[in-house]
Amino acid sequence: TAAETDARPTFYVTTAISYPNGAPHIGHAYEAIATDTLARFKRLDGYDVRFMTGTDEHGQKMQQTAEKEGISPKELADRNAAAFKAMDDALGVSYDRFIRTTDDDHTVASQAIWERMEANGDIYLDSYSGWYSVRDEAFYGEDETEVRVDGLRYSKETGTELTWTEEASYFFRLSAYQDRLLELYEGEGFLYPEARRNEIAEFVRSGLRDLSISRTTFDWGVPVPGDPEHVMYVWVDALTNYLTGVGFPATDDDAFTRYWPADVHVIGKDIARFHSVYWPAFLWSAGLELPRKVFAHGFLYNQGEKMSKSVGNVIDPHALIGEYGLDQVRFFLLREVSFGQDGSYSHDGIVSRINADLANDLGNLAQRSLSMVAKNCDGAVPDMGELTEADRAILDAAHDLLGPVREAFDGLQFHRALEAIWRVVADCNRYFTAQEPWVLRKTDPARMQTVLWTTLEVVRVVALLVQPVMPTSAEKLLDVLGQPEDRRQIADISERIVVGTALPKPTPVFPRYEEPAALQG
Ligand code: ME8
Repeated sequence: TAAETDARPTFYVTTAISYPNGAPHIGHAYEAIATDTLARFKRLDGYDVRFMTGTDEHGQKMQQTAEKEGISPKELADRNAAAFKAMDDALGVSYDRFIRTTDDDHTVASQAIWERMEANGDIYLDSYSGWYSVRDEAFYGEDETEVRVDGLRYSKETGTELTWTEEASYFFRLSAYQDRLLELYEGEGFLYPEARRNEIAEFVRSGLRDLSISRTTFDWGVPVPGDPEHVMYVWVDALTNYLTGVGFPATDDDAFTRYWPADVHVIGKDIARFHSVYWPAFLWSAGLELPRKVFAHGFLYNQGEKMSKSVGNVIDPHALIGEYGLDQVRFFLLREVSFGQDGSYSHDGIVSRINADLANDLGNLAQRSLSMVAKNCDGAVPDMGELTEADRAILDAAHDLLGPVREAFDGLQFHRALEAIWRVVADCNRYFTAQEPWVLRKTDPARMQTVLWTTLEVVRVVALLVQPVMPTSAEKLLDVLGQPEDRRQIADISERIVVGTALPKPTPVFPRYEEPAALQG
């Protein structure tokens, strides 16, 4: 089969699957863009990538929201799963599968992992009584809750309202995995960034209770094998989506042997516990390998404030793209926010990135070199000629980007990758200004050609490296640099721009953002 003859290393990457109980917001867009950037980078870097995203459609939260809207949970899921998919498509998210936990193969996979955990002696029937947050779909111990002035009980960590829950429930022997989990977090282990890992290790060290993994008071979920009065706790089926996506339970088939274990699950910080405590324990119990890494990114706020429907400051990703442009939004989010830290969205922030980093720095560098080439070099890549020390310095700086930029992308440090690239863009602008090719045009045309060749080569390297972040703009940039389709991989960085390559008429790739007239001060 194709998979057997494909010698490329594999890379399986996932986002969290979102609750489709409402429309997606830019927090969801942020995670999708970051994960897409990683997937695109790995593809360009020679990997056979499998990239999955999707929706988490079961559970009490979905059931309650549907009841409020007077529709069935499936209708609610259908409507909003379509909205999430439309968002991903508008963002250029290059997923291989958009999984929905109501997909038939996912029921099979969820029941299969349950049966494996049960066969391993880790599931027992008892009754649960304790606090539950429907908003978080999470159980909380007494010590994790507080009673507020309104007399109601809330989660200390997330501030969501809790309800007392008492019902027959299957339990998973989570407590049995405490030591193994602590070992997992040792050294550089499993969960990133480190601050999150330390928090989780602290939580595990404080003692793990067995986990209630089924519910009987509602029925919107995957039936427990052999006891259909129970549906699985939504997180059991949700986490299993990562296995469904590679063909589980067919563990001997191509897809599974090729892509499992996943290389990285990209998630938000609020769900680190589920991914770094419950998920490894489920997998060990089921006799399956653990994903290599879980990366928990920070939260995105609107001008420093939490986005919420009641405050009315939830940002629609489509509106953002319409206003600023897709690549501009992708660039802003990844350049502005340190991946792993919280970040903030604001109009002024995005406009300043668009005009300074994109239009002035990269856009101008490309446009002024390319328009000089168009006018003075017959619209073709000029002669390299003899390189001076200054030429060599900037060329080396560009070519030396590959190591640190690859390391940054591999470590999901997108802001670092972009920061490094933009240092070279700034250096190259200074180089261009200092060399004054517009003066050389009259005094030393051969030298002018060398300066222009050098600048085009730097722009080529930059364009190749920014493809994962800004696919459309980078493609345009590589088009105006006359780069053939088959010379756009990361490996092609080690080449040089070919003298004599015919160049199309240069068109600006990064327009400035102009404030709508009505808003101008
Ligand atoms: O948690 N900023 O779904 P979800 C950044 N179904 N990221 C944010 C965010 C914000 N303001 N708000 C949410 C769930 N996210 C579960 C996941 S995975 C097996 C099941 C992130 O729709 C959040 O951290 O509440 C999560 O990674 C993703 O968006 C989906 O959140």
